[in-house]
Amino acid sequence: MKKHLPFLALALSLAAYAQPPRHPLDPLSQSEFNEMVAILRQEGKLNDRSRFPIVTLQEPAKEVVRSFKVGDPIQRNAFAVVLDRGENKMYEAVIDLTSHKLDRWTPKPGEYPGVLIEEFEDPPSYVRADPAWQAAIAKRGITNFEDVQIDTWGAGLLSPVDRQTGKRLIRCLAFYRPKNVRNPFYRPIEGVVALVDPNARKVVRIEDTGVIAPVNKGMEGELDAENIAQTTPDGLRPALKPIVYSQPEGSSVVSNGNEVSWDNWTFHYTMHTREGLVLHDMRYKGRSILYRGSLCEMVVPYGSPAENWSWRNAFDLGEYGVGRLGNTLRAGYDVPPYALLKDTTFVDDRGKPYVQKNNVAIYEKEPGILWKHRDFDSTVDQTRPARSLHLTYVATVGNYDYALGWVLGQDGSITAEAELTGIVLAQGVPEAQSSGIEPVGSERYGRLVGKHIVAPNHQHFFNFRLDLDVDGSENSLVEINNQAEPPGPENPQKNAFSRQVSWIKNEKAAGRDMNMNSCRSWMVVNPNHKNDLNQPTGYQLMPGENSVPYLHPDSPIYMRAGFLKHHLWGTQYRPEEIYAAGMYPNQSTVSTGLPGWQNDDQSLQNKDVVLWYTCGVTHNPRPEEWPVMPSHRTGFRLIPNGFFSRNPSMDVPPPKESK
Ligand SMILES: [Cu+2]
Repeated sequence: MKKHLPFLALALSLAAYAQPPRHPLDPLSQSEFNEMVAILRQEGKLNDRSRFPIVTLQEPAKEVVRSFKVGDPIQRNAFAVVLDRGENKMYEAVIDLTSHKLDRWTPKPGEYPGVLIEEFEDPPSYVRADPAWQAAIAKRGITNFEDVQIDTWGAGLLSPVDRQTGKRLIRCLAFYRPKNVRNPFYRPIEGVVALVDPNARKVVRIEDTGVIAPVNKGMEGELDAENIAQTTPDGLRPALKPIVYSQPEGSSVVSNGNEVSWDNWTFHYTMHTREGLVLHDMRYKGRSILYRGSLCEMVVPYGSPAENWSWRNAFDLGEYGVGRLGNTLRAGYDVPPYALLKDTTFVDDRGKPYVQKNNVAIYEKEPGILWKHRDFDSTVDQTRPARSLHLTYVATVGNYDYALGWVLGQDGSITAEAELTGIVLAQGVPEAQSSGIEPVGSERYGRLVGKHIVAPNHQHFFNFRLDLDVDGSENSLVEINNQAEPPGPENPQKNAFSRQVSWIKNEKAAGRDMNMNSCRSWMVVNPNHKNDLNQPTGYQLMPGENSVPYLHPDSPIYMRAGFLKHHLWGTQYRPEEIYAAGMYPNQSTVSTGLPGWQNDDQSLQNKDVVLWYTCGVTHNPRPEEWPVMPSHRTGFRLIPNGFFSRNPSMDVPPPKESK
């Protein structure tokens, strides 16, 4: 078998070369990635210390995509961020793959791209060899340094002195990981953080805040069934009886490359190295709804003021990239057994293409009732069971795992879902027992979740960029609030409440916050398109769970993640405005994204409106989330409001009788 492998590899690479893009938004192929590197090399832009933190398709202009017809010639451009690790210089490049030339090469002084994969892989070797680090670890009773997992984080907050060096910096946490351990995150080696210069492959200093907690040596945090059986008093519970799924007539999902159609929906998707799953050109029966929808940033600020904790805030997209950290999904585990699994081609740090297998899942589900009514007199039921289409991936960012995706309904709804699971970040503390429910002592900023383990309070903030194009690009933004009417002759029973509609006319007026008192929501409408009832067609953003940040407005994290200031932002479409915390939040001190884009106060009336929705989870950890967190689901919905003239799912036929 082995000797056939080179032929197989050749066949695969020829297949990759043979497939031209079908759609202007198709992701870059292996041959296009290779071509991009070849052009940069030919132009003399690369050396042996050049790295590629990001390479993606440079998405063509909206007008080009909008007017594209199958068979039209397709102009292809790559966008690459190139880091010269020798010089610590960063460049942006746009490479024209159709005319085979370098279109743009822009130095970006003072900007720091996100963490490279080799910056996760490299530091253990030189951090473990550092005498100050060894001394700090030895003080905590660990003498075999190979038993320590070195975990790379973005630098987070830096002192002015560290910033002035201009160095690229990362921080490395330490967890105890003897050979038989798979989950070191329940064994923090508290108080030892290495500040590292990854370009020089050197430890800048060890930030040792003292020995305060014993290092956990037990096995109760291991997540394999064998260890759980041994560390659980009654062993594993009996498994529930199986549920068998079958689609005897096949799936209703039609997928042609990255184009998908299902029921009345058509769209294009890409798995973006930074943003994860991006939806493009989402249409219902051919009518445009969402030109581009993506999670565009995430930030997780931690709430402990301790010296070795207050710098921690993970920008999971801008610093790490949730696409490239996607899992190879397993049917029957991460997603249903019948899920359609898709691969993605990315490039590694050195520009070499590789395939991430099965990192996108597309599957149907039966979530319950679509609509129903039972006639009381005849007892006849009219019920339509619901079917939904799910697009999902799972990104593992260090200790946390995020299942992220989109759900389409037959009723025209689009749901953005984020499931939070994995392992909460642990702080070693002296106490094995809590003093109770009150937040005192080591539990002042968190909760004791295990012996000598506090999980500090933190928040997860997601920002979604939603370029809605409701029946075209000329849209307006509306806010809806409810209010109780004052008592009076028109409201004698004091029960009246009404819906207030206000037009948000400009960008500066579009920084808006949730309001439970008025059940506030927002709508993007097309004033030029009316339904049969003479209402403008529209899509409504229905918030779900949310939070306000508990960061002081002057705190350095707030400065970097200014999008936290509001739950909703509205801007007029600009292709370069993609990431809510700016293009390069790593080592940033101020946000170059939101706020700022609304300063020119452009009109949001009959213009191409883009919504930015901030969705937050305030996480006060519980013992039940230890040593692994049951999945917590959050998100929001986009629902049609006046887009149709009646329930668009009336025409769903009843299920065939199975008898
Ligand atoms: Cu959390």
